[in-house]
Amino acid sequence: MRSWLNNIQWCPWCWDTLIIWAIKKAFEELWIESHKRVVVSWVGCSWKASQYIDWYAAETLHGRTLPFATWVKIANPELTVLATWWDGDWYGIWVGHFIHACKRDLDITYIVMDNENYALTTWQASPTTPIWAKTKTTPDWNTSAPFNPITIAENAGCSFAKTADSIKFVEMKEIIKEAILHKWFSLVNIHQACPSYKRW
Ligand SMILES: Cc1ncc(C[n+]2csc(CCOP(=O)(O)OP(=O)(O)O)c2C)c(N)n1
Ligand code: SF4
Ligand SMILES: [Mg+2]
Repeated sequence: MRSWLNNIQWCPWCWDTLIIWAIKKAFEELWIESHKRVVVSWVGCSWKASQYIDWYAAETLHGRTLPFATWVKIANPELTVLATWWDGDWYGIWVGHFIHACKRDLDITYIVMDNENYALTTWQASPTTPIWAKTKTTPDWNTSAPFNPITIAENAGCSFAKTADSIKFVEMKEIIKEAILHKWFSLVNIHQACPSYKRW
């Protein structure tokens, strides 16, 4: 455990670290063999997730996490496939993949680290930014209401869509375990504390 914690390159106060820890614990507690674990990620602050999880891993192109994860699962259904994505990417730029993954309903566990802003690109509004929040792209206040990923997922056919909170470690870990055990597509939208930019 020390080795991956020593390699962390997020802001020292970033709650992504707790999310990764919860993911690792969830897999350990479910006794999933390490050669059957795969994590797929892409670009964003949280993309480093796959570098801190020493399973089979792929860092794909911007927005291609789910298409890639889909083909991993189809190629080898024995694998437990975890895909990690973030609010700006998943709910904004590549929202089409999200809708169709819910509809297709394959056994993929999808973790969204939702810090309510585009953090790596330094603080722009995302689809989950609160309506009154100030960011670089909403210098006075955000004029559009955030959408609800859970409702959208359910309406698109997702049979497991839950929220978790990065500051509630045990609850977050248990929800991740439930999602892994769910044998269809599962979404866990984690409210991720990002003290550098999420100041609301
Ligand atoms: C094709 C492409 N377009 C745009 C970018 C720039 N870019 C890098 S990270 C990012 C989004 C970051 O926001 P989010 O998805 O919420 O992840 P966070 O950094 O907040 O974890 C964008 C648009 C890119 N890397 N590739
Ligand atoms: S900017 Fe936010 S999400 Fe990115 S590493 Fe720092 S605290 Fe974490
Ligand atoms: Mg974000």
